[in-house]
Amino acid sequence: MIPALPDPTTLASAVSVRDRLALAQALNLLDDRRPAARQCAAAFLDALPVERLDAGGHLIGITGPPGAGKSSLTAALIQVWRRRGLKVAILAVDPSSPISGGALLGDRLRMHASGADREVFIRSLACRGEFGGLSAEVWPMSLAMLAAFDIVLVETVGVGQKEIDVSKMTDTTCFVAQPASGDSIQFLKAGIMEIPHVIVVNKEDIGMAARKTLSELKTTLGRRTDLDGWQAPALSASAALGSGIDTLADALDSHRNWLLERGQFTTRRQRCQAEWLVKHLREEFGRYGINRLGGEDALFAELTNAPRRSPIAAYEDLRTRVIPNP
Ligand SMILES: Nc1nc2c(ncn2[C@@H]2O[C@H](COP(=O)(O)OP(=O)(O)OP(=O)(O)O)[C@@H](O)[C@H]2O)c(=O)[nH]1
Ligand SMILES: [Mg+2]
Repeated sequence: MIPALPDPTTLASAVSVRDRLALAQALNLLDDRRPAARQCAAAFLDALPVERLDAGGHLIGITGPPGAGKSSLTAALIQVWRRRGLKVAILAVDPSSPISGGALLGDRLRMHASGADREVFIRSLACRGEFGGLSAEVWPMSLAMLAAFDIVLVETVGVGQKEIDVSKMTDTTCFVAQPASGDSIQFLKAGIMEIPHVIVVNKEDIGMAARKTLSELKTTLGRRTDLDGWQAPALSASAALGSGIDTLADALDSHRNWLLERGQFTTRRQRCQAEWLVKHLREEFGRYGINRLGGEDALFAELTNAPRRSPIAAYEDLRTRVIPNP
């Protein structure tokens, strides 16, 4: 039987107060491609509290090569954030290895997720290889979770080109480097990898190799900044020992404050949505779609200056401009 669609306004109110069933239902709705469901999802997103979506919470992307310790660090960060009284939601995109990744996160977080801690919410999402590696649902789902949680963390695997996706759809990107793996350093040097906002070498407990990687990363970063002028710190931590985790949480928070102080925070959220819209158009219509709407630069300028709309409603408008009479 096809499940009935929920009432979008009621669903939005329930999500805003972290009703877990409502949250699960909302995420399923955002994953539903049927036209009626898309309309309902657009109305649901429009009914979420705007101030939360524009300026509330902290949307963090954590990325890095397989096995670097993203899930372990996430588990450790959750403990720190919970101690600080923050409510946390996790979206694990395509947990790559059920043994080291998914299961580990599952084990560590079972206590939280089982309902013992009502202020932690975890959901995993298969990426289906579309949308350049990052599922199209990640952005709308992040918004739904931001309506209810102080921290929303999206975990994705990637090194090189791939992690760029998540960095374009979050406030702050954290790259987890694997000790003794020169890949990330080479990618950074060659400009293949965009500079993340925070870089952390995990597994500092193994000693020498981690220290060497950290110092190489620091040398590579030098005084380089990202497009906004932020200089990324390189840190080291051990998810296993729990060392360096408070400092990592502080570094992530510093980037958020830095954006807020410069009045860049809301602008960045708008840019994330514009990225999502353009990426979506490119995926569906190729360059033709973008050209129909005046080319990428003009489209970006238009979208980042447009009044706030839910991403789904905004996308449906763009589609009808590409194909006026579907
Ligand atoms: N020595 C040491 N091992 C660690 C540390 N953190 C994680 N590991 C180990 O590294 C392996 C991978 O950890 P995960 O947290 O699953 O890494 P991940 O980056 O989420 O992996 P994928 O999601 O599969 O890409 C596991 O065997 C962990 O036990 C650490 O701080 N020190
Ligand atoms: Mg993982």
